[in-house]
Amino acid sequence: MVVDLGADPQPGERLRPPDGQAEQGLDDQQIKSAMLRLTWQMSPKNKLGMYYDRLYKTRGHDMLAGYDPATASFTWRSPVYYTTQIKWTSTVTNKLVIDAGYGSNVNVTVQNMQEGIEKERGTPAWYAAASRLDRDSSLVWAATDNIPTFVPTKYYLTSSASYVTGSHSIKSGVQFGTGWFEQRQDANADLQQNYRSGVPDSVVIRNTPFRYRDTMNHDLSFYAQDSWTHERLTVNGGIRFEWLKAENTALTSGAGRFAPARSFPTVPNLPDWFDLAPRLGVAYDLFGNAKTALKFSLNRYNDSRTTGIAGMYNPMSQATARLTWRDLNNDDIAQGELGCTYLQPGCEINLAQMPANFGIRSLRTYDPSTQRPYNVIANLGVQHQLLPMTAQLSTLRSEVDKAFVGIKSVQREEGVVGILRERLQERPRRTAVRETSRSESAPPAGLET
Ligand SMILES: [Ca+2]
Repeated sequence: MVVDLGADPQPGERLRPPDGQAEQGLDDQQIKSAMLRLTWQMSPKNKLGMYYDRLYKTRGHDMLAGYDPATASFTWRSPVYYTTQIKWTSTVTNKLVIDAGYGSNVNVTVQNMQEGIEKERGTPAWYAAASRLDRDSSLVWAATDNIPTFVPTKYYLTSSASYVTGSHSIKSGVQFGTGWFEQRQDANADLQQNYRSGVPDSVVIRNTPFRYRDTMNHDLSFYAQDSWTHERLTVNGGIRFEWLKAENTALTSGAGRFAPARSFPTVPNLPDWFDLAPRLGVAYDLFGNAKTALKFSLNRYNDSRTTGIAGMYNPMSQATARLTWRDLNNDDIAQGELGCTYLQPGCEINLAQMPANFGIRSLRTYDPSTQRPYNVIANLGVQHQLLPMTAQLSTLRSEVDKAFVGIKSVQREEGVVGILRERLQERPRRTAVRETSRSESAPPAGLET
């Protein structure tokens, strides 16, 4: 597929659609990582561990089938992408160990059009270099339809203390995480020109440029656990207190071709959840020979969340609309500005079809009674040692999963998305554990995460 774009298309210069001679696109990708790990034994009782991983990640031609690799694909870069961790461990006495740590995870991902494709906003070249899609052949050329930039950033602190005596092993700790997710979008001409078998048909307008940020104010947890052994019985008990709070952070987006400048205040408590997560485990040495154990556990795992819910309800969100386009002057550029009269010279886009309040704000509202999804997992099993192997003879497992189910549109107004609300529904399940959910919220070992 070859597109004659020229170095810098000017108004009136026709951007020819692909000639149909498709070539296979190459999506070249590269990851480089520079890692440093240091351990410093500061004194016989104090140790400092440090870890730094700097990543360099690039993607040369991200595209879908039908996209012209040279013009409609886009690149990924990670100009700031690193993970750090610092942990101090101190053996205060032979029974008491404390540790404290700091970590961060920053991954700025920038997507760009191929070199020379993105044009300066408002210039004739910017109007001329709109993305083009033929709805019959699904070919996309001239530019990609929009360019997003993602900035996810997370910082966290952890600290714990362990105390071990003859029959007890006690541990407690605190974890704090904060961060944000920012997204920006832009597009040439703020629209994509659509064709039917090569004939101008419509445009899909966008509310670009925009940016929004969702902030995880805190993901704060405190936990305490004890493992108590008495003769053949071992009991593990613990509890986590988890307080998650996130918001839409106030931000301003500049005016675009089809949307005015937009400014929104901070919207807090998306969500504001305080939950407990009790854990219980019992193991009994059936015959007192340390070879056969009866095990039971009952644990609650709260779903791990960051800014996903805040993102769903951010008043600033992407909007598109399809409007009729007739290329009156036959220059293959969709002319038309807000307020113009359709089919008058210079007004090729039927802006009367534009939804009211297009792209100004999303009307989704959050139901503050929404509760945190969680899993309750029960395990019952017998473990027997067959020298020298260990065999798990049987395990019964049941799970109650309280989760978000469905998003229902309960109200629809002209030209705006319906108001979406989430509802909770309890549904018992006897299927396999949702590993993704559980591993995000709490690995089986201990309460630390
Ligand atoms: Ca035109």
